This record gives sequence, structure tokens and C-alpha cells, in this order.
Amino acid sequence: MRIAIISTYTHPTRLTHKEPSVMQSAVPELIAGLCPEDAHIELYNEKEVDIPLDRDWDLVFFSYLHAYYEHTKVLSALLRKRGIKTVAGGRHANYFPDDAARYFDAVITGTPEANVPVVIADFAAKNLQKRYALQGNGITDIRPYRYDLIDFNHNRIRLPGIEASRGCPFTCNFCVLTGWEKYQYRPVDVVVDEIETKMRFNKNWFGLFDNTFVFLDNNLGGSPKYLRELCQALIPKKRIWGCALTFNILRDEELVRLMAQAGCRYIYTGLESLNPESISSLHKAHNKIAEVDEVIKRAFRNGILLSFGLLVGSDGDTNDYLEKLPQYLLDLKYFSITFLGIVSPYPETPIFTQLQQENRLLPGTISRDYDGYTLCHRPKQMDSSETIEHFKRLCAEIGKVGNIARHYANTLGSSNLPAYKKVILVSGPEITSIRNPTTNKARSYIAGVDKLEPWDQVKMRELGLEPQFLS
Ligand code: B12
Ligand code: SF4
Repeated sequence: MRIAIISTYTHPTRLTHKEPSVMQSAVPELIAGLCPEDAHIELYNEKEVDIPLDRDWDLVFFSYLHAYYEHTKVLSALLRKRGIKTVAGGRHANYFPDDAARYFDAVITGTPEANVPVVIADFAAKNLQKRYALQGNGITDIRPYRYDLIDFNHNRIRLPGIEASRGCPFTCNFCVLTGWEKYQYRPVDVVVDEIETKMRFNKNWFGLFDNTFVFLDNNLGGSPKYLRELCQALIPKKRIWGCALTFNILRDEELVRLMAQAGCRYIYTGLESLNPESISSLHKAHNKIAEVDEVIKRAFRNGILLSFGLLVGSDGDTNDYLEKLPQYLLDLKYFSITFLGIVSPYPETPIFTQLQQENRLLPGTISRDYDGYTLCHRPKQMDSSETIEHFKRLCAEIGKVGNIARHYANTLGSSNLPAYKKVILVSGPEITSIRNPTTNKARSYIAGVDKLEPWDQVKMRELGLEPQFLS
């Protein structure tokens, strides 16, 4: 049996850019680990390569985020025309199984571990069903990922991605996990074993980061006790790693020091805003704005590069706050790498329901618009065009080339821990990458206004496909 597992991608500019990055979707190698040993399996990550639609596959699994749905429908339709069976899964398919059932031969709404082997057995018996919804035992079911099947020639900066936990104990109103994913973690020894196995396959840039991996977890600090145990187990391994976790962990000096000792050199935290009103409108009370300066200092002086995600377009945002934001960032002692997005009310989130009830979703939003860089709603205190002007201006200002020098000058000397300086130096270009989503001058970044990518538009017309309207 010839199986392809494809993680699809569309670029925020709506141009056909590839953007290989350190972190990639781990779904292809996860599903590959659930396939029969004698199957011929190919993995594709569309963020790295185009999908070769002329290959002879029998069965294709698709993984996609909301914004990739229209494009994934096109790929599925083209393959189905050639007699290839397609299967959809992931968060979007989970929430919209009826819609997905129109475009794929089968839709999985339960866990991959419980369903993929059944789908394959049914397919082999020529008895593929429309829906699969078996619920497994959660994170303990994870099978070894088929890291050996990844072609690293497509992406030389990719690092091994490890999942220690799934879900998050917090309940921010804009997060796709809220109300859906229970927080759970894997036994420490299993995680450490998997790290050691995956490291054998790590072939990146001139061996520069051969000793490095990333945790894919939404919040590696969901249980501080678990994080401590994991760090203790990692100390003797002498690996270098990065992760995402929440603000409460950054407030704990002893835990931050332990993480650094265990090899952590990079933390991403969703700070979302430096405006208390915006934080409270996003239900993210664990972020303490008054402590941001101290938290940044603490991370860097312990040898960890801290990067923050900020959002534009929440109900607490005002013109005044967004105008002053670059100055607020300058006032912080260290210049931390910052990513900027637009609040995206993903359909399964509490904020989507609230905006729908308040009739504040912009008219004509489609799945493609829910990409984190397109305004899909009317914020309370600004109009749509003001919000987008702020977003574009902030991307340009925060992503200035000069800020790389500032970042180096402020942080390079903070620590002598192994690999710290290397991580700081390599992180410089991340500062300017904040501008990448805004490089298409023809794009309005307002939902319902911008067209799909030209290839998808043409193919959708030819194939008679309709976009999925969400407002
Ligand atoms: C790597 C990553 C990326 C990569 C790859 C994206 C991708 N295709 O997954 C890139 C860099 C492209 C990316 C971009 C963004 N991301 Co991102 N990313 C991640 C990250 C860290 C890991 C994803 C991963 O591989 N997880 C491990 C795999 C095994 O789990 P999973 O993807 O959750 O899939 C599970 C199920 O959904 C299911 N499943 C998924 N696909 C399929 C397919 C089949 C057939 C089956 C059976 C099951 C199945 O099985 C898995 C196990 O249960 C997650 C956090 C996380 N831990 O998930 C965020 C996450 C997916 N990203 C998120 C966000 C917000 C973004 C950005 C908007 C951020 C930004 N402002 O730049 C952008 C744009 C996304 C968009 N256009 O909508 C959100 C959710 C977004 C969403 N639309 O649902 C997440 C959950 C983080 C968070 N808590 O906020 N991201
Ligand atoms: S802290 Fe982060 S991962 Fe957790 S619910 Fe909030 S946004 Fe989601």
C-alpha cells in the first residue's frame, strides 16, 4: 500500500512562498508511526515543498489548520479525481466533520492513534467508512514517530520536535485549546528516551545545532512539578533545547535557573499585550504586565533567550496603546524578540461565539481568513482600517534591521552558558522575520476583502468548490 501523509500550508501573504522553519508540523511522522510496517510511506510538509500531485498513492492523509482548509480541499479534489482516497483529520476536521465529509473520502474526529490503524485496515478491505471517531487513551497511546522518513534536504534548519504534553491548563478565550483539550503529559523517561532517539536523525546546517531539539508543547510548564522532573532528567543529557510556556513559570527564578541548567536556551511566551485592559479582555490573567521587565531580565541573566508573542485587535486595544507600543518595548531593559499577530477568533473558541452573538464578525469571513494575520472581527475601540494600519506599522517598526544590533548589544553578554551566545546570534534574523506576513502590498489583511491565492481560486472554480463561510 502506498500512503502519503501531507501537512498542508498557505503563506500569510497569500503568495506561494515556502518558509522552512525550525518548527514544523509533527503530524506526518506521527501518523507514519501508526501505519503498517510493509506500507510504502511518503511524508510531505507543504511549508517546505510543493506537493507532487502526480504521484501514485493509494491513500492520502491530510493535516491542516483552519486557514489551509480551502487549499487542502483543492488538493484532495485533484487526488480524488485520480481515484486516490483521501482522509482528513486535525482540529478543523474535528470541529467541522460534516463540512469536511463533502471533500474527503473519510474524516477522523478521534485521536490518530485509535483511528488511523482502523482506517488503513478498512481501506485494505475495500470497506473505507465516511467517519471515524474512536477515542483512545490520550497521550499515553503515542507511538514512536517515524523521524527516519523525514527528508532533511528540504529544510536544513528544522530541529527535532518532541511532545512531552498536550493541552494547557489555562483558558484564554481566543485559544483553540480552551474547552477542547485536557492537559496531559507523558512519563519523563519516555520523553527523554524519545529525545535521545530523535537526536540521531538531526542533520541540520553544517552540524551547527546537532545537539539541539525543540518541545512542540503548547505549554511545557502546564505542571511546574512535571517540568522540574523533566529538567532534572535532562541535566545529565547535556542537550540544548527550546520550548513554549506560560508567564507564571517565568516568575519562578529557581525553576528558570533549573531549566537553564537542563539546557533550555529559548522560551517563547504568549505575552499578547503590554496593556492590562487587553490582557483582561483575552482572559489571560496569568500574564502580569507589571513584572514583564523583571521576567525578561531573569531569563537572559540565566542564559535563556526569551521571545514574546504580541497580538493586535483585542477589545482592550486602543489607538493610544498601539501608537506607544514601540516605545514601551524600547523602555524594557532587554530587547526581546517579539512576534506580532492579529487576534484570530478561531471558530471553536469562546471569543468566536461572543463576537458572533455581538454581531461583530466581519461579513464574508471564510476559513482562509482565520490565519492569525487577518482581521476577522470589529474590535471594540478601533475600526478595522485603523487596526490594520497599526499592525503593519508595528511589524515594520519592531522588525527593523537596526533592532538586531540592539538585541545583540543588550543580550550577548548576559550569560556564558554553553550555546547561549550561538543561540542569540542565530536568533537575530527572527527580528526582521516579523515583517514577512506583511510583504504583500496588495493584501488588505481584512477578512472578506482579500482573495484566495490565484492557483486556489482557479482550481476551486474548475473543480466547483465553494469556500467555507464562517460569518
Ligand atoms: C509547529 C506549529 C506551527 C507550524 C506548523 C503548523 C501545523 N500545520 O501544525 C507553523 C510554523 C506553520 C505554525 C504557524 C502558526 N501557528 Co502554530 N503551532 C505549531 C505547534 C507548536 C506544533 C504543531 C504540532 O506539530 N503539534 C504536534 C502534533 C502531533 O499535534 P497537532 O498538530 O495538535 O495535531 C493533533 C491533532 O490535531 C490531530 N491531527 C492533526 N492533523 C491530523 C490529521 C489526521 C489525518 C489525523 C487523524 C489527526 C490529525 O492529531 C494530533 C495528535 O492528537 C502548535 C502547538 C501544538 N503543540 O500543537 C502550534 C499551533 C498549531 N499554532 C497555532 C497558531 C496560533 C499559529 C499561528 C497563527 C501563529 C502566528 N501568529 O504565527 C501561525 C499560523 C497558523 C494558521 N495559518 O492558522 C495554534 C493554533 C492555530 C490553529 N489555526 O488552530 C497552536 C495550537 C498553538 C497555540 N496554542 O496557539 N504553527
Ligand atoms: S496560555 Fe497559551 S496555550 Fe494556554 S490556553 Fe492560553 S493561549 Fe492557549
